[in-house]
Amino acid sequence: MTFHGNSRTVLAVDLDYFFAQCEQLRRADIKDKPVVVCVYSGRSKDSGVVSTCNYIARNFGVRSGIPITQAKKILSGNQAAVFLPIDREYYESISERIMAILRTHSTLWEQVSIDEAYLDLTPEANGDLDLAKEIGYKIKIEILEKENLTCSVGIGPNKLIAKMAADSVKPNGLTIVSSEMVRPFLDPMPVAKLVGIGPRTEQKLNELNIKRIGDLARHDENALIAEFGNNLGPHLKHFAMGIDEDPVQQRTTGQFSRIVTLKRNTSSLAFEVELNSLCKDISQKLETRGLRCKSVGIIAISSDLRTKNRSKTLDAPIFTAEEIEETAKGLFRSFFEEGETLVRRIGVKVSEFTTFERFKNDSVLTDFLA
Ligand code: DCP
Ligand code: CA
Ligand code: CA
Repeated sequence: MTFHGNSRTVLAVDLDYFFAQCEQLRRADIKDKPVVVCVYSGRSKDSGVVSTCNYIARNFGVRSGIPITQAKKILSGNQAAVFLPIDREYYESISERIMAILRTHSTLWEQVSIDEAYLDLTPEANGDLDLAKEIGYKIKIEILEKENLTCSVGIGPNKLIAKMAADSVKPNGLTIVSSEMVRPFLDPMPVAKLVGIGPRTEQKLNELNIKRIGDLARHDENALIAEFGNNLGPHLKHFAMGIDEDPVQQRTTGQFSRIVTLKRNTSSLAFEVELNSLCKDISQKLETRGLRCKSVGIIAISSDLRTKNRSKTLDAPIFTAEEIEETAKGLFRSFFEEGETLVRRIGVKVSEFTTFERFKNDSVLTDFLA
């Protein structure tokens, strides 16, 4: 018997200064220094942008997206500041382990980005926010104990409020916003804080004298439709009122791929070790997300940097590394038979996802994880 009726309990998790925190894990000596993770463009020594930075660097004014040269200027007086190149594969491997932890806490979950996920705790919490808070606390402890990382957690009646609750106290926060507290929580915030409002929408709203989320929630819907159209207008008003019906669910669209550079250029299938490791990574990612794929593709980047793709649609969805590898090998074989292309980098791509039926059943999920 459940008592939650129509109301939901949604939890959002967002890892703190994620890429920088990952770097600190493998470099004990930089923990107390400003750490800036950079996307170097390679054009000149310091060309590129800041991916993220730890909170010590943020205190000096460094932010995601600013030029590396600007970050270096800001931290020029700080001899200890550390600038590191982005290492996405490393962060992804950590992300996958975190996501695996998260999905043990709810059968209804959704990964939204490398460091962010939602869990629908409606059945677990049964309308009891104290219970939801306890689950949030357990999740934080588990991530800290197993992976040594801090995250911020938000709990609310939907994804929008859970996310904004998580963002409102960072780093290492745990914030609960009950249905009754939604409007008092949102109303005083500047409109720019509302999920989905970028600088252009913010400016337009400010021109209409809509400064706070509460102003937007109270604004005449037709006036918003006139300004923003039939879709965005009502959407903005609903969001400002804290209304979000979007369910927590695994997305089944999209694709993902892994690419590696070979030690030696080749025109034959002389990269079984690399291929095997790519397929294992892809398979693990499918498992983490509870997905199977119906299409497997290969990517071959030639020595003159031209990219070629081949793909195959399967009769039935697959997810094991062996099955993916077998299909990829077949594709590479026929690719090399077509001509003498000298290949420098290879990749494997999967798409056409279906959800993994077993994930829908709690008891079998535990078997699957064991
Ligand atoms: N990221 C990026 N470029 C951006 C924003 C983010 O490369 N403009 C990357 C680096 C971040 C990761 O995505 O570590 C997650 O982004 P978040 O927005 O969640 O930011 P952080 O986790 O770094 O910090 P916070 O503690 O504010 O969540
Ligand atoms: Ca984050
Ligand atoms: Ca995030």
